Amino acid sequence: MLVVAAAPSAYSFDPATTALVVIDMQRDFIEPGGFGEALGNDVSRLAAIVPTVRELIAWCRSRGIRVLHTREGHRPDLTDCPPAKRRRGAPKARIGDAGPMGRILVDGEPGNDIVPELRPEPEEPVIVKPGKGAFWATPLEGMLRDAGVTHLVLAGVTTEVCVQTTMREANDRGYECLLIEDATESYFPEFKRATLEMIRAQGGIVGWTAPLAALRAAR
Ligand code: C5J
Repeated sequence: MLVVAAAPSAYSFDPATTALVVIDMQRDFIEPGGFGEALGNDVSRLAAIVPTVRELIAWCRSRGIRVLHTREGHRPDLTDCPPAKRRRGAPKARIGDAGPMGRILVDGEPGNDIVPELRPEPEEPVIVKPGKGAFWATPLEGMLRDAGVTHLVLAGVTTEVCVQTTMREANDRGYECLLIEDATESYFPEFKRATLEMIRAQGGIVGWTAPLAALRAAR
């Protein structure tokens, strides 16, 4: 077992039964011209964590911790995109519209790819999800169960949307979850701060948080 100096208390895990889930580190959220920017966000805040996420992935690979990736993406015919999701707000471009990186938030388009710096290894699963949570309408739960995974380390974007939703879904399913504080980011710094606080409040109501340095120092 390894023990991390996390908040609100120490987080213990066995690398053999732990998986890193890297959430939505895709061009649609991180590069100009994608879904994130179409919604009016400054995407440079998210791009800044790419080196830290890269280090986290490398550390997990070197410890034999399984690495899984997710992408938020829809089928080209948008049959898995609720009309309400497509209609919502007043974006510059909607899901499925043509953009500079191909159709916005559509699986198979260049903009839906994971950023090149974080390219998955061929054996690492990439779960394409139509919702914010990675357990909704995906094979993730069965994959984790089949692999005997009980603990999840989480990273990715955005902290209060897809990361938090996934962590709550995982917590409700009985997973012990650790979110790496400097390997997640939001377009809104105050939302990131509030999300980290609410996760670890009440004795870790949703799980634990720790910086990457604390994970690397785990003994
Ligand atoms: C959003 C995500 N923010 N990956 N998706 O729409 O957090």
